[in-house]
Amino acid sequence: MKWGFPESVSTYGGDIDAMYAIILYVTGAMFLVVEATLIYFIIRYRRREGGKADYVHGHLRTEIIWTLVPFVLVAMLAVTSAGTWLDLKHPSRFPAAGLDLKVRAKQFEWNVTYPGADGRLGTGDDFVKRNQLHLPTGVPVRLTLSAEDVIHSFFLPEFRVKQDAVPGMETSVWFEATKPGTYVLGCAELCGLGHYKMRGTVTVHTPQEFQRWQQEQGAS
Ligand SMILES: [Cu+2]
Repeated sequence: MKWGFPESVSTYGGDIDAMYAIILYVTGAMFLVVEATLIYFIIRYRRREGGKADYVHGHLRTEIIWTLVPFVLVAMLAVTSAGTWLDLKHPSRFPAAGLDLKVRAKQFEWNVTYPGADGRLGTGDDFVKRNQLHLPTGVPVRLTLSAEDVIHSFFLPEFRVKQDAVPGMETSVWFEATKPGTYVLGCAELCGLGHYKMRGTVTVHTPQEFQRWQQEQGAS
């Protein structure tokens, strides 16, 4: 099921959506059970003529059950999602980057630094693009995020990527695109009056197209 999500175009998009579905099913089932019990109690224990309220001082067994059941459910969710989560978020488990980029956020734009022809950042042929993220398919892309002024959030809905960019701190994210096309780069953290227009375009090329694009930029 899609749940209104945009099409997923990254290698781990399907895993994220599966995690989302599991959490939704578990919490959704809990919600239905709780609401059904609530409605049952409202009817079963409604006010009646001559009825008298009972004074309950606590019930150890019930308290243990209502503590243990949610604990076990949440622990199961944590265990089932830990693998995917660590693969995504833990730099030591990132795949070797095929493309290294720097993304600097500021009110209200994304500045992306690309390595030039030498494929390395921090050399003379680096170039910067404003609100334009270009990358090839089939290659893990590693981005180092930072922010100049306030907290922004780097959001690529189609790739299932969302990561805060925090002033004074560098944060790494990675993803691998599976399908050429044009996608959205948004800011998912209210960062000031111009937050709504802090947007960029993601252009996913085939590897050959990307190489050509990169060389054209380096030439100018
Ligand atoms: Cu922002």
